[in-house]
Amino acid sequence: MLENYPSNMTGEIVLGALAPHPPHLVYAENPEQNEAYAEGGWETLRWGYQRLARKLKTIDYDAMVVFTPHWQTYIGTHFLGLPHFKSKSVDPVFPNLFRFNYDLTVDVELAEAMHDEAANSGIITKMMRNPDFRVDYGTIVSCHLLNPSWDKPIVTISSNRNTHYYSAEVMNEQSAALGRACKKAIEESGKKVVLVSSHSLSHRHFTTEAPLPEDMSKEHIYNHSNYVWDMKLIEMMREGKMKQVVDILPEYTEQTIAETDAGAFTWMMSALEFPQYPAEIYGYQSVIGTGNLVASWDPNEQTRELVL
Ligand code: 2X7
Ligand code: FE2
Repeated sequence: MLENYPSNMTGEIVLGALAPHPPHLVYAENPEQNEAYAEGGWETLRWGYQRLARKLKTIDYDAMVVFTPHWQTYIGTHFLGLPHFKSKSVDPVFPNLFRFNYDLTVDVELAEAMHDEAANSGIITKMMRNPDFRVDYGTIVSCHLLNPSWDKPIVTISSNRNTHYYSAEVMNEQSAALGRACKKAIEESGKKVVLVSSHSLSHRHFTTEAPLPEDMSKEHIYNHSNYVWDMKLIEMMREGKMKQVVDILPEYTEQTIAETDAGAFTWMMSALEFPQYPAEIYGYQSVIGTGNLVASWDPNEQTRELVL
């Protein structure tokens, strides 16, 4: 998986962020774009996100590229391909929490560059040019929490459902190849880019909701096994063992029904060339039983921090 990385071009990946997207987190923040009202909740994750968002404000970047599990495509990998999308995003499972009016801009030039590079490397790809396309809530939640001012263009990449059509092993290979292609396209673009891997870790969630969703006395991880798996992964992230993490992802995904099934994490780690430096850990907390981690990988040794 580590072969064929080009070098000496001008664009670069300036940060990789693991950014979970439970709609609960946006609900709990009460931004003006969301119609629901909350009395708070999930502060450990939200405060972690706020700290990472402050770091992002100190980084010079041109666009955010988000890989999301909630835009699911069965034939190939798709890229947002129009400069502007505006609509209301409603979470299909939690419409009581998330009805968000979004108005976002896309870096179409960068999306096309990644699309073309992926296609050249043999990956099936498509540009999404439908003006009525509704952007998924994974993209919106992660982008809102990382950059609440929405002042940077984004690109969303869909999750081609290889895990479910083939296997988690095939997904690992395919998304690693997509990561290599995106890295090359970014370098050739001359742009500075933040990568966003939008998902939970362990992903079993309760099938009934507390009467008050933000009642934190009801929130806990689904089971101890998922907790132990999540902690093992986080320990390896702290130790900078990202190649090893990606190697055990198929087993982890199966054991914890993890949202790593979507391929986003492998894509991001591949694009970052499987970091051997420590991840920045911003916070871990359960949301309706799922395990969620906010973390980042900063390739710049001068700005890399020990956060938690
Ligand atoms: O999409 C999600 C998720 N990944 C985790 C928890 C709750 C809701 O939505
Ligand atoms: Fe999700």
